Amino acid sequence: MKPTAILTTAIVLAASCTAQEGRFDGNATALMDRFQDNISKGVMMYGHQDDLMYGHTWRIDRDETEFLRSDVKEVCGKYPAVLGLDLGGIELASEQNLDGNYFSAMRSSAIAHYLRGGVVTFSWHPRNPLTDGDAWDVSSKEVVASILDGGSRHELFIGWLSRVADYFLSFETPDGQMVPIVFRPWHEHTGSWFWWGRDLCSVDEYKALWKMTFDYMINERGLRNLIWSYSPGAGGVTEEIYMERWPGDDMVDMIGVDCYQYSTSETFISELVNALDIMKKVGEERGKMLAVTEAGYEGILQADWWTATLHKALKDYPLAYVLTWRNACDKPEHFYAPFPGQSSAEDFTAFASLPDIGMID
Ligand code: BMA
Repeated sequence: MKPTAILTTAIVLAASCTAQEGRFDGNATALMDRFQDNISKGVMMYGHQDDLMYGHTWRIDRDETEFLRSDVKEVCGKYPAVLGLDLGGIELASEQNLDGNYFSAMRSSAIAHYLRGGVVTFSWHPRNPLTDGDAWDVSSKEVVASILDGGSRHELFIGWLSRVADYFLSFETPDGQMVPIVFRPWHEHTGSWFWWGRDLCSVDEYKALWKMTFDYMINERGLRNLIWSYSPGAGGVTEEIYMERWPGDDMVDMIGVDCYQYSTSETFISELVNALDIMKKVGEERGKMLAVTEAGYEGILQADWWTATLHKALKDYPLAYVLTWRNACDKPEHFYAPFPGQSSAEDFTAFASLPDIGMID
């Protein structure tokens, strides 16, 4: 190798090392430390999707600034420690996400929540970049291939990523602090209901999709406020399936799972415990934190579900948090946290008061 080539190689290597170094800014590092500290004390935070945006019977105004309402707070007197939000729709530069939340209001709520001592996490249900359908449009197996480098939709998709990066870069407090965000792209990929799901792309395509997303955010755009969470679905998962599409230890910070109750409490507990056993092993081997990134029982049809089912499944695992899904204000049966008068409200209050459950004031 010529000396100039050696020098060039050294510079390229140094540049890529620098890009990976210092991946977290001070606030993201502080959040990682806070999760670890909680875990060492046996405390997991409770989270709720869209908690400050709407509840079972209400929705905030577009220009809301206070973000005081929360179904969870109205039941137990405390806010969830984790606020979940979704980016779906940002790729089209829409003002509102797929569930009607204004992006500007989501940002304000996230900043308010962070300043209250809370944690923010984002999922993304992007539209289908090849068919123009939604995230659930699984009519083509070519979608992921089409957005990778060289694909017909690659440029379009980089434009989508740039909107996500711009949005995340705008999560700044009035005194110039970046809000740390747990970002969990390409979730539930062990199932086949999203265009990035298991039967819809190959193992290599999925890994390339994650890497492209990560490289763009971290190396191209320099985002340092993101903690990356991997969130397969719990259904039928084995260690082999859980790890089949693992993007790489350097591109994942948190080991997650999404798990819903569709039948009995026993089935839900055994499915979640099965996933958590796998995650605990993987987490120990790779030095990563664990979280239940989505969970729930639509309509919460069991009055003691929180203590007798959810907590029973989780209590023996070192978890950063557990997040239950949204309380849709326009679909009366679609809720995953109680509201005043809901049959599990009392049990939820007992759950939220347990010493191992983290809430905020
Ligand atoms: C699903 C449902 C949908 C919603 C989507 C994204 O689980 O709650 O109604 O649009 O999540 O938030």
